[in-house]
Amino acid sequence: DAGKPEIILVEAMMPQVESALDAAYVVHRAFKEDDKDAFLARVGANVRAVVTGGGSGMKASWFDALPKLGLIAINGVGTDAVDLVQAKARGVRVTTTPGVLTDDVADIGMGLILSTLRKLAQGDRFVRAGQWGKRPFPLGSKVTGKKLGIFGMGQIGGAIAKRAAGFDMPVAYSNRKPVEGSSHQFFASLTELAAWSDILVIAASASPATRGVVNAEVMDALGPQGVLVNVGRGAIIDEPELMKALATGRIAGAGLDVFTNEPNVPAELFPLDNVVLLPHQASATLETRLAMGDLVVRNVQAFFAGEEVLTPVV
Ligand code: 8YV
Repeated sequence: DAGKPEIILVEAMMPQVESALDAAYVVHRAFKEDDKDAFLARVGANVRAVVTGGGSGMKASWFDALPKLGLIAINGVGTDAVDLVQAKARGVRVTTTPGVLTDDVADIGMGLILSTLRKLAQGDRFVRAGQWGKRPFPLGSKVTGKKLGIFGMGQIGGAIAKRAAGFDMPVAYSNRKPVEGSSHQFFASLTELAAWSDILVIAASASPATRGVVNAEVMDALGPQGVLVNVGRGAIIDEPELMKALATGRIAGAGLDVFTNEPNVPAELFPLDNVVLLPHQASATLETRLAMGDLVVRNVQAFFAGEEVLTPVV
């Protein structure tokens, strides 16, 4: 291993991807270490790249522990868990994996809409519990033709809108600014979008500007027939308010792939049948995780070859 550059891997990746990294680098696996401070003190001095996930990111305190750091390669599109300002100030490049996960995340957005309104997960629990034939299964709510509000009309929001067309759903959206060439109605106000929507899907990224913006007012505008779906980041929704709104029927239901404090999901949600809960799996397909991993590896290779990285955000 002498002479191989040293990197830190924050979370596990697919075996093929980890093998490609192991072949070229000395890989220090942070996810196998309980005492992160001791780990950084032991290996930090020579680490030149950190490979991490969108949710995991890198704690800002790591910058000081990694004096030779030159690259943070995110295996995902969310940059909210990395301090980009500090990365820039320290001359550290940051890359993401745009494009390759768009379809999968949009698919899970539609899946959560279908699961929540049509009670797919609830039906599965019902059959497994031997309840079929013993008591009636509750009616769902029709999906086709429902008004879909999309918060965050980036690549993922756009892919959800495209899928919604197949369900004859009118689409409107809210975004930092109107999307040029979009035929969908734009709402500057998220509350007004929520009032218009039967279903509100969050496909935005987390930032100081979107943190907690899906608040009690937005949920009340969505209303007792409304359903909230989140494939963006947990922090965009005021989670305690969401739990109150769900428990008291101020909104009809929610489908959630992301949470404020992953992997900790508020236990108050577990008994609620109008909620579908997923373990941040929207980009988790074999095909997409391979494509994401490939892009991560190529970014890391370019960095160590002294070439321009492929998909930088910093
Ligand atoms: C991944 C994500 O699950 O793209 C993102 O920002 O959060 C997800 O696609 C994650 O990056 C892998 O840990």
